[in-house]
Amino acid sequence: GHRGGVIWLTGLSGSGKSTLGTRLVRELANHGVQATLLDGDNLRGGLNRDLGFRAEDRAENVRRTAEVSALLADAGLVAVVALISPLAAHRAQARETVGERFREVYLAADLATCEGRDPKGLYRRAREDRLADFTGISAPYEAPQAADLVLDTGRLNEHESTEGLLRLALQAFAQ
Ligand code: GGZ
Repeated sequence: GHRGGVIWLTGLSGSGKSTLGTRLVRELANHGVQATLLDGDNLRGGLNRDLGFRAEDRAENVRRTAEVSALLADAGLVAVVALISPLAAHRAQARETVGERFREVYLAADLATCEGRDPKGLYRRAREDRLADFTGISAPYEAPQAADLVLDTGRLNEHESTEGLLRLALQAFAQ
């Protein structure tokens, strides 16, 4: 069996949060662990559609998502959260909301790597000053100082990163 919990993925746009979160949920299912993905980009189309990218909106985005993740954990699921969540204070708040079942994972691809990927052209738009408050360019990203796991997704391949995440999740929540 397993108990509920939260795997919180933080990192720049393009660091691999959505991709690895999706893969982790699938791997957990293969191991009999019920898991679900809370992806910032998707939540912003619904639950969080009133929010933008100023600091107070990001704080609210993180707050709501942490509350939902705690409810899912209470129900016995593993909630995999994929949010840039750039500010350390906001992530600390999320950890407080979720409690002991919270695991923070820093996807530590550097800016050059993420900007080089730029699948949606957002970095380019930010560089051209056509996108305000863009994380890493015109808005801050505070790297975690004491994450439960750090994965350099610029160097590791998807399989290696997924294995690291799976090991952490099974260790924390399988019983
Ligand atoms: C950062 C932005 C911005 C700005 C749009 N800053 O990589 P993506 O494109 O597909 O997913 C990112 C998503 C970030 O939403 P989060 O809810 O994770 O952010 S936070 O936790 O900071 O509240 C990115 C896209 O939205 N996007 N504009 N200005 N990312």
